[in-house]
Amino acid sequence: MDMRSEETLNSGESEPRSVKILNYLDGKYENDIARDAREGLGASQKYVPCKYFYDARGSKLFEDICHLPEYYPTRTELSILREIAHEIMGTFAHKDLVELGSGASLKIRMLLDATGEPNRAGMRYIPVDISESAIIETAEDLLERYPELQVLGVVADFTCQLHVIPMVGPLMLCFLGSTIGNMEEDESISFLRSVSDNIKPDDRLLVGFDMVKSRETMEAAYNDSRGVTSEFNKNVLNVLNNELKAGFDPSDFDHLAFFNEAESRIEMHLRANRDIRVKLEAIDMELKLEKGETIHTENSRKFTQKSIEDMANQAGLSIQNWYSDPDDWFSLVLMSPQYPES
Ligand code: AVJ
Repeated sequence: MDMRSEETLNSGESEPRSVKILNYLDGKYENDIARDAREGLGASQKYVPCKYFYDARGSKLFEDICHLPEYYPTRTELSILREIAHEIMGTFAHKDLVELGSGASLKIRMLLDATGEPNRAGMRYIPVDISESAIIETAEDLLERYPELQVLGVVADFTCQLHVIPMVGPLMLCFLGSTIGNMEEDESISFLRSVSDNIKPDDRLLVGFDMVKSRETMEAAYNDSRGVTSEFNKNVLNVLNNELKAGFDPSDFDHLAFFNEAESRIEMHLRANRDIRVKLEAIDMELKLEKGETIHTENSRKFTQKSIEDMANQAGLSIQNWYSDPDDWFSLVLMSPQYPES
């Protein structure tokens, strides 16, 4: 806990209301990005972990992506949430509503609206994200809408810092937006396993999964006509420039996104459109790319009912309920820890 820092955020001068923010990332982010860049850009297929998309600008760009006509996941998931919010929030009294990878507040608002003011007054909302700016924006919005709600923002890498979050049960843990698709299969299983090991029988986990559908539909979602996804993809170069004193020129790269059927995932890459030499001063690295060579920047796995059931099983989670849209483009799955029958 030595890396932990606390600060408060004041929204409005005359009427200061504050949200508590715990930052467990101080120092960790800088160490991680240096190590990850050294490792990823030194590999034969060069890659950068996709968590580095999300600086303030990247988080904004992702918000924009969520509103694009081609990007179906957000609105499809929202339409399901709208249908099921009452059922999910009505079944039992939660203490902490935890959102891993806090995205747009719209989704969580759906759940909070369905909860109703009296029950909200006893609840605490805990957004967990590596982007402090994203947390602050969500928290400010929610504080304004729900004055009775407690909000604790946690700046952390939830894939490995879950245990540091001071959660009070019964919990509703939300992992929405198919963010789980960013993990490799074994990573997602061990992540779900660590969640199930850390929660109690009364706690619930709600996970959003983007499902396999036609290649055209999936590829269009990552190749929007306005080029926002391309900007988002290239933003990771700005992050490397800022964090590691690198000299990338984003215009030296083209955006590439396609469905890899064998791996059942959309892959995003940045493809060099000429031979490139770049210095990353902060890690004393010189990088060479040949024209046509790519940096792999993201995987976004697409799931089937079977692949989700297999994962839940291997992670020790039992599926309580399954919710989809009429086209089965997206699934929200409510899970609880599996307890051995005695
Ligand atoms: C936030 C990881 C779910 O994979 O669809 C959107 C990120 N990347 N467009 C996704 C993303 C390109 C998004 N996730």
